Amino acid sequence: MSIAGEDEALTAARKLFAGPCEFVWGTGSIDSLPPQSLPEVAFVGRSNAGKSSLVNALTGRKTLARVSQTPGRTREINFFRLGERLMLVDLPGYGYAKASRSLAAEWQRLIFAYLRGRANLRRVVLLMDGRRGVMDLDRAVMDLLDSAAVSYCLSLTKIDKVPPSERAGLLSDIMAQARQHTAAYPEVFATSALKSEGLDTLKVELAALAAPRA
Ligand SMILES: Nc1nc2c(ncn2[C@@H]2O[C@H](COP(=O)(O)OP(=O)(O)OP(=O)(O)O)[C@@H](O)[C@H]2O)c(=O)[nH]1
Ligand SMILES: [Mg+2]
Repeated sequence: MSIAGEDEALTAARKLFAGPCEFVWGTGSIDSLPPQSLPEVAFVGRSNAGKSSLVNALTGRKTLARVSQTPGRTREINFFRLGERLMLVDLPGYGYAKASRSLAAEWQRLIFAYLRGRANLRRVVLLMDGRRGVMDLDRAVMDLLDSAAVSYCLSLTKIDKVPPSERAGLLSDIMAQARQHTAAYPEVFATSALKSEGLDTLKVELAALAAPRA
């Protein structure tokens, strides 16, 4: 893309994410998902990885999605409509140690059923705490997405907590892991919801998946 084209894409992406965004639906059951009317982007990751914080940071809202220091805050699949063009989907986290085993299994079933069965799901953003990197359950989700042929990108969160001198090494390590997965994009994002870092690149990537302007 030319530099002028890049500028245009960034301006359009910023405009989309700064525009109206509203909560439309929350459900804990795979049987009551909203109609598949818009392209969807889902934010997936371990509990406490920073999914809800990233949805808020991208849309410039502080309280759109509920954030908590206690893992397990998001208990339903929440759908947010962005400018009538893209559905942002905030999922409950997996690997929540304090959840009862049956609840954890139920959440995992819900998340996996959603990921496997949603035809309009254009991209999954798989979030990982930058201090932790790829963990076992993340690998299980990557394998699931590979087998369901759902394309996904990896995104490191809380990058403000990673010393700048360690970031390049961390990114190339995660990139090497992404390359081993068929449905993963060979590109890794790094964001800080706290410091508003790395958001523009992700906005451009996701805006490209939005439905055309009506
Ligand atoms: N330092 C720092 N902390 C962050 C960042 N993003 C999120 N956090 C913190 O991480 C914690 C978890 O954030 P959430 O956004 O609720 O995480 P989640 O992935 O939605 O968690 P669940 O809903 O439980 O799955 C909160 O205490 C946030 O303030 C970030 O970019 N930097
Ligand atoms: Mg959450």
